[in-house]
Amino acid sequence: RELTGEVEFENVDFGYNPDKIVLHDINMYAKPGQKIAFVGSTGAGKTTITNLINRFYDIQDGKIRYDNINIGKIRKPDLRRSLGIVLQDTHLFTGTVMDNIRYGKLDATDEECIKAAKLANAHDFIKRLPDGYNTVLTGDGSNLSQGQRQLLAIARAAVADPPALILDEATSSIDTRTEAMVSRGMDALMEGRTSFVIAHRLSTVKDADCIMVMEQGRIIERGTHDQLIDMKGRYYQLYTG
Ligand code: DGT
Ligand code: MG
Repeated sequence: RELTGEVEFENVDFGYNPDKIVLHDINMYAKPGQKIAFVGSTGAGKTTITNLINRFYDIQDGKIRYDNINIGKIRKPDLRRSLGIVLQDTHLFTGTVMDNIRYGKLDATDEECIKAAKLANAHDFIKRLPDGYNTVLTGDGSNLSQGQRQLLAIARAAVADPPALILDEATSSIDTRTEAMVSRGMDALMEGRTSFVIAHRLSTVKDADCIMVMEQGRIIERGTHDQLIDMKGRYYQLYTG
């Protein structure tokens, strides 16, 4: 790997259009391998921050550094290849399960794809499909359950072996057993990688190295779960409902 997964934001301001700033003076630092979680009400700016980690947009002011390199100077396609993204709605295309996993790293061998599927906890369900890894998926993956689609998304990210990851936790209801499978796959994927997690359930952010509480485009509180509970502020309110 070229990058270790160290990510730093320094005084970052951002607006989708320059007249309306939606992120104000964001400062954060993630050591390689740390898990950073974002919580906060709808419209607070969680997805926007992760869009910026990917450099999908140019920032108005400040710096975003990867391993001490200001990534404003790196061409975006290079960077995107170095990051893993597991989104809520993974795009699956018409093709085999194997090819859908391989999409994470186009020159991956079958063995690498299977190894990634095992890490993602997806291997067992794939083996039970009519044609295993050669099963053809419909364009939107509608012949799989939502949980199975998520496991494939994790496998796809794992095959790329990225130093940093962005995980957008699903809001929609999957059953408890599937959820446990998905979260085991997620945990295996996050191991040893810097992870930015947008969590919709506070129970899944408890073990984060740092939880960022966002409101109206600002980080208003940060710390571990225990620290934030002791603070008895916004996080405490969210947590205790
Ligand atoms: P969520 O997903 O509903 O919990 O909310 P967040 O925290 O992910 O919020 P986010 O980052 O999607 O939105 C922050 C602000 O930015 C909010 O005022 C809506 C605005 N915004 C988000 N995406 C876009 C976009 O693509 N274009 C424009 N013009 N504004 C956007
Ligand atoms: Mg969002």
